[in-house]
Amino acid sequence: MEKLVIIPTYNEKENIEKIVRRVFSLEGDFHVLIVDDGSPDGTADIVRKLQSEFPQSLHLVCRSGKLGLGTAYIYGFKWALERSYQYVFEMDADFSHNPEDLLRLYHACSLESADLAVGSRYVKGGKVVNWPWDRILISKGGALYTKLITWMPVSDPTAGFICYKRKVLESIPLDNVQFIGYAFQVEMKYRTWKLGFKIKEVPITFIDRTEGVSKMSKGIVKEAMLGVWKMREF
Ligand SMILES: Nc1nc2c(ncn2[C@@H]2O[C@H](COP(=O)(O)OP(=O)(O)O)[C@@H](O)[C@H]2O)c(=O)[nH]1
Ligand SMILES: [Mg+2]
Repeated sequence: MEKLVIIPTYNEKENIEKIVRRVFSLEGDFHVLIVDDGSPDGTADIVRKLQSEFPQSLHLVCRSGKLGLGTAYIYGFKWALERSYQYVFEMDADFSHNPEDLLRLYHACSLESADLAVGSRYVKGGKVVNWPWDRILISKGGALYTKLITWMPVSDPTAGFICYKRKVLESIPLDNVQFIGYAFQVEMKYRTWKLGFKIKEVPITFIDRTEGVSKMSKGIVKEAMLGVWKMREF
């Protein structure tokens, strides 16, 4: 019980079984926690069936409705801290993040000196595949905007492929985390940086999903645009 991968899900029936199997095929005994927000497509039922195959290592929590990515992760972080996990990961269910890269994030924290490792699209060696130009523009523009306002030295502040050392999550007041979308990802990195922890970006190739649909919304982009200004007061 050392490493926990938290995967938030909302309508991921096409991806969930495959992604869980990929994580369990890795070396290193990763555990998985699915935080499902009552997906109408029955994602949680698929997880429940898989639990009989992976009774010790596959965990599921079901919440009552779509409460947002950020709150799903906060729930997962608290769940991990109540147990003895030393490394806690964020990963999407849709294969935009390559599960193999979990090992590279882990090594950045366990072998190198990072306290938080970020799977980064916008450092040398990083890439985005299959995103339309307007999404790349929003994401890259958002990264530059965030840097200008916060001065945080992270090239991919909205990245959602992360490894946290336990002590980072223990140090952040999780009940005070305010944001739920991309701003949540920025906020977690910002709080980590402000506490003086070491952040390392590991280049990854991010591939847009081929199955299921994105849950990104205009509201989430707006939250991020306004949110980075508020963060400066943290
Ligand atoms: N539990 C939970 N998961 C969510 C919610 N919104 C998105 N997700 C999951 O978060 C991950 C990223 O979402 P996605 O729609 O792929 O966002 P995008 O990659 O920015 O387009 C996926 O695993 C989604 O299923 C939510 O409100 N609750
Ligand atoms: Mg996605």
